[in-house]
Amino acid sequence: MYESKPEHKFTFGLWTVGNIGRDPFGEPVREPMSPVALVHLLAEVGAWGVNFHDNDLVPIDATPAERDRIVANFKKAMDETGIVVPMATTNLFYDPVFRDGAFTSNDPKVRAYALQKTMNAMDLGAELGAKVYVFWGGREGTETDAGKDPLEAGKWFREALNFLCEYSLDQGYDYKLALEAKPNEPRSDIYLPTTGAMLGFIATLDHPEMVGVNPEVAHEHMAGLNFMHAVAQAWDAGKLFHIDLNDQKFGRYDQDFRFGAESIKSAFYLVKFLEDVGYNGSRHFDAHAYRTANMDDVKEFAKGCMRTYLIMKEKAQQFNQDQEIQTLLAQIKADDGSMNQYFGVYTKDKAQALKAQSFDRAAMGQRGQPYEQLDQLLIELLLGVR
Ligand code: GLT
Ligand code: MN
Ligand code: MN
Repeated sequence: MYESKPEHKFTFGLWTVGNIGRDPFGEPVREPMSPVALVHLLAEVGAWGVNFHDNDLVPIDATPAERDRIVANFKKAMDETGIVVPMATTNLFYDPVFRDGAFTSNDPKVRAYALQKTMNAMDLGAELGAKVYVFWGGREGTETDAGKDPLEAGKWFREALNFLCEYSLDQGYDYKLALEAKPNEPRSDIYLPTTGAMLGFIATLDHPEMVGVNPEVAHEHMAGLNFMHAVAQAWDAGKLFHIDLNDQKFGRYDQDFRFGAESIKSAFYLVKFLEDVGYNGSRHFDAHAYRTANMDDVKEFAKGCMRTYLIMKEKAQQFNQDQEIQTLLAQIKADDGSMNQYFGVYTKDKAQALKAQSFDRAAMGQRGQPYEQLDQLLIELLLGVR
């Protein structure tokens, strides 16, 4: 039961199961594991793929020879385990050089270096088979707006993405770029703080067709937003290129908890949405185990992410097949087709006819909706008594 299979496309970042449990108040609690060991760990727990930042795999100061040796060993581990690399990204936040951002740093040398680093990282990802390239601009922001102009920063970010789209085309990589929003942390304010903001920005790029989003549960929840709604908007725009699954208490720092650890209803609505629309991309768990975990517990964490997803998938099917729930939903919609004549494409005649239609507003306002009843049915379904 609830066994992960390749068709589920469950992936983890090297930085997730490899998280050593450092936080701003404490030293690491787990030994670092090599990328090769992490690939074997992921295979053992039943994942399909692994994603990485350039420097999760190749240290920032590695020589070209070291890089090639590391890549060869990593490929060997992929062959041995069948683990694939669907997504890659650049670390543009860890090194001190990015203390004022990467593509939006006020220092032109840093902006150029960020472009160079990203081109190299795109080469690395392509070499290992990645098709999605994520941009999470953790340092692209400010503590004080006295020092940086958001219009100028936006222009720099746009130019960088336009440049990198051309680079990808020029190299013949068939990358799709996925922008990941976060409202704050590590910067006090990060530019383009929500998935909705990213979607608006994409329309201003030279190659909007190449660029979509990578929404993360925790990041929208930090901002107090409804994650499923953000995902639905991205899906509707044809922009859901990737997704970062995890969990989070609302309004807190970026907790990156195990998927479904905290907001069970949100996790349900999300999985139901993804499965109902037939999302076919990676289901990437961008989460890490509690700092209290040892390596055995890290494996339980990884298995738990996948298992909860599959349990929610089953619950979604149950919801869709539940007679009482479906009857209530039909009753809620109350659609007898009589208003269809007014919807859809505008015509003068339609507008005239609609203006002439009389409505019993008071009676319409009397009509309640049995959402309490419906929601309780859902709760009982989720709690396993239905
Ligand atoms: C970092 C961040 C994540 C991003 C990763 C990709 S790195 O862990 O918190 O949300 O997805 O850069
Ligand atoms: Mn993420
Ligand atoms: Mn996060």
